[in-house]
Amino acid sequence: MRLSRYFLPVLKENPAEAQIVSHRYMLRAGMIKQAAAGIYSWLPLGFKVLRKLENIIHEEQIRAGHIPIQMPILQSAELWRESGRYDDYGEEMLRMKDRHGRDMLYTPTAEELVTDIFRAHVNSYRELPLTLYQIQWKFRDEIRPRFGVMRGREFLMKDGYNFDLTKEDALHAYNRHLVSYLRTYERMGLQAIPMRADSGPIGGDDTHEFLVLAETGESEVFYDSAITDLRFGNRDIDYDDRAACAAVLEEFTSRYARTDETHVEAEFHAQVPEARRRQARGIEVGQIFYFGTKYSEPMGATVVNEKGERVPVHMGSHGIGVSRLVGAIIEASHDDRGIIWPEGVTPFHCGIVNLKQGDAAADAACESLYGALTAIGLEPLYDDRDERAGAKFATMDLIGLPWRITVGPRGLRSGVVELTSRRTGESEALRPEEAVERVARIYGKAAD
Ligand code: 5CA
Repeated sequence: MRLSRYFLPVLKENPAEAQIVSHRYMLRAGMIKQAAAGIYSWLPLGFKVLRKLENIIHEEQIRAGHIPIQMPILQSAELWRESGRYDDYGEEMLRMKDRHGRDMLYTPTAEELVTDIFRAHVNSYRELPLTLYQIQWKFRDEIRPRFGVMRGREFLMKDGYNFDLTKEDALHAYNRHLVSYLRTYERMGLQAIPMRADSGPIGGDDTHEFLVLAETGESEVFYDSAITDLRFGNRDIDYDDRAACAAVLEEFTSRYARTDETHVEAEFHAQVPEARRRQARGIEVGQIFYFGTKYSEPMGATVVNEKGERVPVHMGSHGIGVSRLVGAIIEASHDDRGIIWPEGVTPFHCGIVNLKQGDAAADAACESLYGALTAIGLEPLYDDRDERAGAKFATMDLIGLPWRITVGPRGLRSGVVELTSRRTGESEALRPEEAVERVARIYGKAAD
């Protein structure tokens, strides 16, 4: 993409309404624009990051054997009356009537709808296990929407639902989700720690929230600092291997780590030596639940088992806060000049800054770098505007592309361009082909 032809409405001033850094940078970098309280339009740069997160989530869900579907945003109240949640959900549910006077609602989550799909089409235990998921906008009429996309009213969620014959099978689904979430967050450059939590209106006793530690997080958390040394890394876990998935759960959840809702000071002291006790704040980027037959029983979602008996299925649901993650990643990765995208989610792989637009040699070198990077399947953002170098650097720093190639007439006279890491600020003078090769290698592509 050439910046002169892109739509990147960068703000020079700090927006007064933004209280936390991610909100400030998302507005300044032209990623989002507020449409109403807690409701945002996603502008091109923000939309690109959102799409990258969705892609990672789809890849990891499919790897775990889960099947994508798409359910509607508007639902009829009828199903929610069946489960008993229509009255229970309270003010957070946005309710409306259609022209025939029927009660409708904007989906805050989709346990009822997916259970209805299941009961209409699945009859036998032989069709299990089954996990269906979607990435879809949700609406919760939060009393205090704030911090931009962190606590929105409309927000994008990945929500997955497992259907299993037995509790044991459903707990395997729970473990499988935990493993797939660890992989997912690590690919996004995040450390998200599973912590024992409260299940709230979703229900059930078994639940973990995934928290990214950050001072601006809305959750108060208590944990054993040894947990922060754990990394999932690039382990190749067979998702059908129950023992392997259970071992990962054990490794990542056996140490004390809880949100304030489940925290018990006496247990914390008994389980964690003082030097390792931490109290901090975190951003909840996901949650997994096992709730057994809470929805399948009242809604009649049953299958015939091996003995020919009709039994309700065991279920759980599993959510990732996709739009919130954009803010969480920025909270975890920025400096005082702007965002620093992890390579896995960056909207463009590499910036190209032309220090002297209109200089024949500089223009030609930039075009050639742009062509070479594009040819190997990378997306560069070429700042080809007729602007001062300082302004170009400031924009690149703000929007946070992890790598920048700077091209100027002086460097070109000695045959080099400069490759700079946004994270470390370190620069290296390289021949243009070397710079392309280096960037290609970083992203696991082969330069020809
Ligand atoms: N049905 C289950 C899982 S599919 C569910 O709704 N879980 S949840 O309530 O925990 O939501 C899943 C994730 O959505 C949360 O972990 C959080 O990251 C994100 N989320 C929840 N509320 C908001 C909000 N108001 N703004 C942005 N993200 C939110």
